[in-house]
Amino acid sequence: MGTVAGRLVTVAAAPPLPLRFVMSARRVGDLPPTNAELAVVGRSNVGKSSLINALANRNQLAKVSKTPGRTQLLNLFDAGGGTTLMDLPGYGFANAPKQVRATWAPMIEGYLLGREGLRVVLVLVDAEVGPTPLDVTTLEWLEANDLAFRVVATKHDKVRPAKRDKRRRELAEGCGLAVGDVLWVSASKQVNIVELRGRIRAWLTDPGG
Ligand SMILES: Nc1nc2c(ncn2[C@@H]2O[C@H](COP(=O)(O)OP(=O)(O)O)[C@@H](O)[C@H]2O)c(=O)[nH]1
Ligand SMILES: [Mg+2]
Repeated sequence: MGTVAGRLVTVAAAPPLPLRFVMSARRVGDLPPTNAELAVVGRSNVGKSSLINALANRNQLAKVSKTPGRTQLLNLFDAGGGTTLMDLPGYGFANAPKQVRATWAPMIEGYLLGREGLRVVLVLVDAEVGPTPLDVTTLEWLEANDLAFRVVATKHDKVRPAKRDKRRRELAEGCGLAVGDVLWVSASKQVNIVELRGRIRAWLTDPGG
């Protein structure tokens, strides 16, 4: 425990997020209201489902797919206390049928621009290969639309220790950020999962946090 600006905050413990699947929706208008929502976005196969499972410490909460590009709906999770987490469809899966790809952008943009209570967008970038041009386009789009976002680099365990410093710099620079602005995580090896849980709780409960 410690005090920040006169308020008592818990810094040590970060238990799993109490995530519970609520519904899949095709459009933002079909979603129930929320007090505060965190949206998770990233290219297909970036490790989004694995990260959501790790945050909740559950194996099968969000489907971990070896066939990318199959989650094409807005998947809403309850995160407790009237707060929610949105699992957005993965972008940039080249083998998806054209019609399917064509619906992604309007669906995601409609959600991001229309969702009341959306606090922050977590953009997942693959630590080994990111950011891709589509990741950069997404970040630029979020910035242009004045949406608060944070970048998280996934699959930290896949980058060899000797290459990590260089990759950290390249990835952050590619995103237009400082090295310290990108949190590196691994769902497989539980790297920085506790840290991310704490940050998510803060974003969802602290106005302006
Ligand atoms: N090595 C490693 N592999 C991961 C990690 N997270 C996810 N993966 C693998 O990456 C693939 C895609 O993961 P998934 O969570 O389904 O990605 P999504 O398409 O973004 O939801 C799967 O084969 C996962 O097992 C990680 O932290 N480390
Ligand atoms: Mg997934």
